[in-house]
Amino acid sequence: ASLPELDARVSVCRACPRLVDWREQVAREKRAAYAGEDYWGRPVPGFGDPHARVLVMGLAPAAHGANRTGRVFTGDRSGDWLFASLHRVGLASRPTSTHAGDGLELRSTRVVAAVRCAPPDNKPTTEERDTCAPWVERELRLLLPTLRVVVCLGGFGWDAALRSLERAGVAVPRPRPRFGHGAEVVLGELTLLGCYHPSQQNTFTGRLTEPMLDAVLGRAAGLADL
Ligand code: DU
Ligand code: SF4
Repeated sequence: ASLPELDARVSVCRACPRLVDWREQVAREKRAAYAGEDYWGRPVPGFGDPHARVLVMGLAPAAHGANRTGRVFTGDRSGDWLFASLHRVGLASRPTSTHAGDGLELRSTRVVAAVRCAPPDNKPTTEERDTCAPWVERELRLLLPTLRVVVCLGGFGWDAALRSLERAGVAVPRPRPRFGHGAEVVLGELTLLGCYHPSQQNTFTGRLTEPMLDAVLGRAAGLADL
């Protein structure tokens, strides 16, 4: 299977009843500010270079962000932070990601969510995490030939990346390495980098600053020779 084929297949997945209900309910009811828009309301595939050297792994689509626009991290505050930083470190062609078809290109970089459907309160259950894991695992298998760095946004992305990399055939030490901002783990040809998630919870409180985000993404670009 190819990456476009995988993207097409994941976009019609209905394996998690609670998340299917939620993503579709949000898409019907909408937020007042977006009342005139058609929401995507489906699983959100990865975005970026199919031969990526850098993979950025988030948690899940935001109800009125990617669940609205259909592009991962696009249309919410976390995405504003992420794409602006990717642009500052030279991995994105522009500083903003507004909608699919805005012309944004990522340089040797791909962005994915560990869980592909928007969950209530941004919290997937353990069962939903495990049900969705095969999708990210398939994507990792397709990317592994070129992949050099995986940037994990938050502990959820970190755990999901380690589990899926292991299932995709990458050796992971025991005990599993622990998440932290700036954590760096070498797994054969790959380096795993930990970064606080650019959610408002972290950015409003100053737990994650723009220089902190730029440092990790810049490190990823350097490790990938970009
Ligand atoms: O052939 P397959 O890759 O095992 O996928 C068949 C079918 O399974 C797909 O159309 C959706 C469903 N599925 C799923 O619900 N969750 C997964 O993680 C992977 C596949
Ligand atoms: Fe399918 Fe993943 Fe969405 Fe569950 S979260 S319905 S497994 S795409």
